[in-house]
Amino acid sequence: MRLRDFPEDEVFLQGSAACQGCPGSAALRVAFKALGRNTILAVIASCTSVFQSPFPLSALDIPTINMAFATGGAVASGITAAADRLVARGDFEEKPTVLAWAGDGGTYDIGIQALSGAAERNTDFIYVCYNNEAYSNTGTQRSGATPFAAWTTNTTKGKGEWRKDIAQIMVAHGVPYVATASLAYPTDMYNKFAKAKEIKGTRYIEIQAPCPPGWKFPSSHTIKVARMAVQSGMWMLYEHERGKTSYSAGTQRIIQGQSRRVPVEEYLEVQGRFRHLFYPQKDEEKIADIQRRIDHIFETLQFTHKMKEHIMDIELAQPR
Ligand SMILES: Cc1ncc(C[n+]2csc(CCOP(=O)(O)OP(=O)(O)O)c2C)c(N)n1
Ligand code: SF4
Ligand SMILES: [Mg+2]
Repeated sequence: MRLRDFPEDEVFLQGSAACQGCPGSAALRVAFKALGRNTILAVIASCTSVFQSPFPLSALDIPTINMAFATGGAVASGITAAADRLVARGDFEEKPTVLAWAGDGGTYDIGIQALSGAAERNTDFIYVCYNNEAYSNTGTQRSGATPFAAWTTNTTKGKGEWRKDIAQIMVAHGVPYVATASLAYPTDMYNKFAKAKEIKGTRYIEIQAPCPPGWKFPSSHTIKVARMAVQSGMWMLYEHERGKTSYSAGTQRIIQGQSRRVPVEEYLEVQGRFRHLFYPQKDEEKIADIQRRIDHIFETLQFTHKMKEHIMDIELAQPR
C-alpha cells in the first residue's frame, strides 16, 4: 500500500478539539483508513476522549463508546461478546472490528489489569495504545511509559526510572499479533492495522505519539520528532506473530546496515522536556547512559542479522 492509495473515506472528521500537531488524531485517521467503517470504537479516558467527543464537534463518524480509565480490556470484552451474539442472531451480517483506543497511562499503568485479562482470554479485539509518554490530558504527569530523564510536571528534574516495555509484556501473553508503529511511517502503520484486522483474537498495536505541548516542541514538528525517534533507535518498529519478531521500515533499515543510526543526543535536543540535559550544563553521563542502552539493543540485533546472513551464505554454498 502506498500513501496515495490510502482509501479516501474519512472516519475521523475535520474540526476536532485536538491541539495543533496532535499525534493522536493523526494516528486515528491512519487506523481508520485501514480498518474501515465496520468498527466499534471504545475510547478509554485520555486526550482522545476530550478531542473527539464534545457535541456538536464529535469527530468520529462511527459508533463510539467513551469509558472509564481502567476499563479498556473489560469494556472491549463486553462489546466483543455482544457482537458475537448479534452475529449469531443474524442482526449483524459481518462481525464489526472491536477497537479499544487508550493512552499510555490507560495502558501501562491503570489499564494493565483489564488488558492482561482480555489478552489472557484471547478476546477478539484490537487494542491500541497511542503512547505520548505521559498523562497529557491532565497536564503531563509521568507514566510507566515516560522515558528516563524526561521532564514531566511531577518529575521536574527528569524521570529517574526507565520505561517499562509493555509491547514485550503483550508478547509474553502469547497473543496472536503485537506490533509497534510510528506516525513518520504511515504506510507501515497502515499495513499493520490492515493485517491486524484479518487476525482473530487479541491484537495489540502501540503507536509512539510525540505530543507538542507535553514534549515541548513546535506543533509543526510532530512527524520530524517521530522520525528521529526511529532513526535514533529510541522507538523501534516491529511486529511479532507466531513466535517470530520481524523489524520494519526505519528500524529494519538500520539493522540491515542500509541507514545510519542517529545519535540519541540529536533526538533529545529537539525536545524541551530534555532541556535540563543540555542547559545550563550538558549532562554527559545521563546522555551516555541512554546511548549505551540503545547501542546494546542494536548491536545485538545487528549481530543476529549478520549471523543469519552468514548462515544463509553457507546454505547457498552447499553443493546440491
Ligand atoms: C480513575 C481515574 N483517575 C484519573 C482520571 C483522570 N484522567 C483522565 S485522562 C487522564 C490521563 C490519561 O493519560 P493517558 O492514558 O496517557 O492518555 P493521554 O491523556 O496522554 O492521551 C487522567 C489522569 C480518570 N478519568 N479516572
Ligand atoms: S496534549 Fe498532546 S496528545 Fe493531547 S490533544 Fe494535545 S497534542 Fe494531542
Ligand atoms: Mg499519554
